[in-house]
Amino acid sequence: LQLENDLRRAIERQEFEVYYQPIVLVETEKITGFEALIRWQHPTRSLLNPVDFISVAEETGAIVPIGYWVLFEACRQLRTWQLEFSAQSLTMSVNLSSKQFSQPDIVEQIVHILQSTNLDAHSLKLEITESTIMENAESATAMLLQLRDLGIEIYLDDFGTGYSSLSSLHRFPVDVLKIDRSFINTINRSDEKTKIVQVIMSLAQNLGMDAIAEGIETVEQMMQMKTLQCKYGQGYLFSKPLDKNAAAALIASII
Ligand code: G
Ligand code: G
Ligand code: MN
Ligand code: NA
Repeated sequence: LQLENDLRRAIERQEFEVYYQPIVLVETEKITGFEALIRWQHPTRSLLNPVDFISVAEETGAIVPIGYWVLFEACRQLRTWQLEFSAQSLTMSVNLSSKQFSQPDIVEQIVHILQSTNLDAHSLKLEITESTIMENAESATAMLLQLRDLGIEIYLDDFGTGYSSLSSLHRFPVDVLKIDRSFINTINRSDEKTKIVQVIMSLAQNLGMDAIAEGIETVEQMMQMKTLQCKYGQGYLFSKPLDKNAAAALIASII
């Protein structure tokens, strides 16, 4: 309950921060963009990770304003970096929870955020899970099509976990599968996991989707994903999630 109350005040108290984890092209290891990951500087506790508060925020509905705050802040930050570093092609992916996605005005809100931050829709990627789509089954496909018409790409997060709806995957307007890190972190120790990743890669190719391997921690894992022609990678091998200053320094060092 205390956490609930604290959460409700956290936006106005400016306690949230967005961290940024690079997403790279596996082929070249060049950074193509970032995933925005929220952190909460709780007044009396350490820096909290989403696992400590996102489920409470979902239950209370606080995730809706928090989610819009993250979206605005991540778009604003990316636009700043694009201008500051002449890096127009850098992208930003933002996680959307199920409750956010079920807001009837979500598309209008996103359009408003793009306009007010002057960010091109092609720079923004939205990460949703299969269960988010299934929970909003009626409206989800239509909403995703509207977002895609704007030029926003849809990433399917945590792919391979939970119940995968292989029978309907081809009907979802999804551009990129994010292969869950539980498959990547044992890929060089488990033949089964390797086979599953191969199947996911051929699924993506057959559906005309790209893939991101999440949680790449070793050179071996990266080499395996390169062999499997996975386009993008993300993980501690390249970088942990960084605060905005560290992320800016990283961009400056590669430009
Ligand atoms: O940052 P970390 O690596 O601990 O993220 C853990 C999980 O929290 C991620 O899988 C992601 O889905 C979720 N998450 C992080 N930031 C956000 C956010 O801004 N909104 C939502 N809805 N989920 C987030
Ligand atoms: O949205 P999603 O759940 O995919 O968020 C990514 C989560 O994975 C974040 O919590 C991030 O801190 C974490 N993460 C990113 N790279 C790695 C990695 O290489 N190893 C591990 N164990 N976790 C990672
Ligand atoms: Mn994600
Ligand atoms: Na994930």
